[in-house]
Amino acid sequence: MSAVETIHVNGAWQPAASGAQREVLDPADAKTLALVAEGGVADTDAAVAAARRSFDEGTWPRTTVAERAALLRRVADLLQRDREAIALTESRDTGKTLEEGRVDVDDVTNAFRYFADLVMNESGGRVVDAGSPDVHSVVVYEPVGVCAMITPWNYPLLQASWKIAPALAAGNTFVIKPSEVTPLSTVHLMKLLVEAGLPAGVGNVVTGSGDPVGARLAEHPDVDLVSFTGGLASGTKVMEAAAASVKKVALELGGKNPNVVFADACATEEGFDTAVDQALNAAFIHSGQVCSAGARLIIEDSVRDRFVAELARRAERIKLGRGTEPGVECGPLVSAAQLAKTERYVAAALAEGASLRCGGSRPEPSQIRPATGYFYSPTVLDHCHGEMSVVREETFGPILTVETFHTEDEAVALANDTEYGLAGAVWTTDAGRARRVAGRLRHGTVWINDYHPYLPQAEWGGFGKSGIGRELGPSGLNEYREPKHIYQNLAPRPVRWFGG
Ligand code: TXE
Repeated sequence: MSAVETIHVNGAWQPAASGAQREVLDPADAKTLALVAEGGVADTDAAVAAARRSFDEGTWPRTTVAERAALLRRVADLLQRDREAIALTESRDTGKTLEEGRVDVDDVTNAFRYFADLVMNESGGRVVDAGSPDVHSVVVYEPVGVCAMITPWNYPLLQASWKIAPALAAGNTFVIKPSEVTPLSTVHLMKLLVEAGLPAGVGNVVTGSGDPVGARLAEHPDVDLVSFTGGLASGTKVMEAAAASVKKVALELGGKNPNVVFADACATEEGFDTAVDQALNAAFIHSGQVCSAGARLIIEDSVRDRFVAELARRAERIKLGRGTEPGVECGPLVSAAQLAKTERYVAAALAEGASLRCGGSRPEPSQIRPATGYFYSPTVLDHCHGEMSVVREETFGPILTVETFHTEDEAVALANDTEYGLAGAVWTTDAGRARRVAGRLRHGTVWINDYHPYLPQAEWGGFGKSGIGRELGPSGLNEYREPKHIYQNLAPRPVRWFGG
């Protein structure tokens, strides 16, 4: 077997120092899709050393804003050039549909362009009035340094780009570790960064597992910032590992997101159809493997029976299959582990008293192609409540739970009854209620009469255990910068605090 070179250190593609390799599986048939280098501590240390040298001695942190913005724009153009190839890679690696892969490439292109525009349109600093004409005081923003990035498997290209684009715009160097389950699009993106002219050592990739590669990045004394997207358990470990060197930590840890539907939103046939359609989309796109998935339907009791019946009817008709097949609406789960996790949550919910309205099992092998993939039927669980693990914990599977409310206060209380706080939606035709409820939800994004859209200009991140910090928007850039106050005395004189 020839050595697989998916580790990128100081401008060179190379195999793991140990020679170890990993098979990447196609979740649609559980067969080998690709081989990648399985990096270890030695590879991680070499990548951090390259990023450190590039930051301390290289040109990148000192390039002009215009040069950095131009590079980001070239990357955006290259992403569009390779749109089909990257979308296909992402579809085969994650299981999502090809069309979802294309949407990801377009979104990521917009993110690179947004951060290019953002840095170009900024002033060079913020002049502060120091109360004296003899003082010039200004706050400037400088890069943090070496940034470690650890990304998960559900949106590999997107999550990498939300970190890489602002980090580079701000003048940092980085080491990224993509998920060991879905590393392929990150490798492609790194190739585009090289093609766009990123100097050697500025961007480095180490393919490998959470422990040791991610763990080493989080604890490494030469890393200044670690930005992690993934599960709560691993995020907590990253924060603990980062504490010893007091590095900056940014965490995006998912959510348990409420989709609140008031009866008035269903008063017309059109309103009802839209709310049901969007509830399906909220919960089942990418088989529910979305940090902002609307996995908790919280519905006013007067419309619940009709709404849930229609939801279940349509969920049963979602066409499962390989994401690259025409007509397929939903792909498989990403791995055997995610499939097993989904099965566990459904079994626990049924044991705790939930009623199954549809799904609840893997599709019959005769009904699905390829039969060996990690498929699970979209599942609606009625009569759920906040004591159930399926309602409290992030399942990351195609499971929608149903809870009901009577009053607006009850709806808000249910929607906020989660240790997470990433996103949520409210459906109502009452404009006053829409704004009242949106104002009371303790979630980082609130949609009114919509679900899932996000904008590169608007911050993304969560309250509570959904994480620390924000991606996208001006705050997404500031994660990667240190403010520095420069105070210049234009007419220095002795202060005479001490008499002698
Ligand atoms: O994620 P992990 P897993 C949630 C979702 C899912 C659960 C577990 O509920 O079922 O997390 O998924 C790296 N130090 N989300 O186990 O482990 C790992 O290699 C440093 C939500 O696959 O969190 C990968 O690169 N890094 C989420 C990344 O962390 C470590 C998306 C994420 O993997 C590490 C994915 C360690 N000790 C899962 N251990 C979202 N917020 O969108 C693992 N990693």
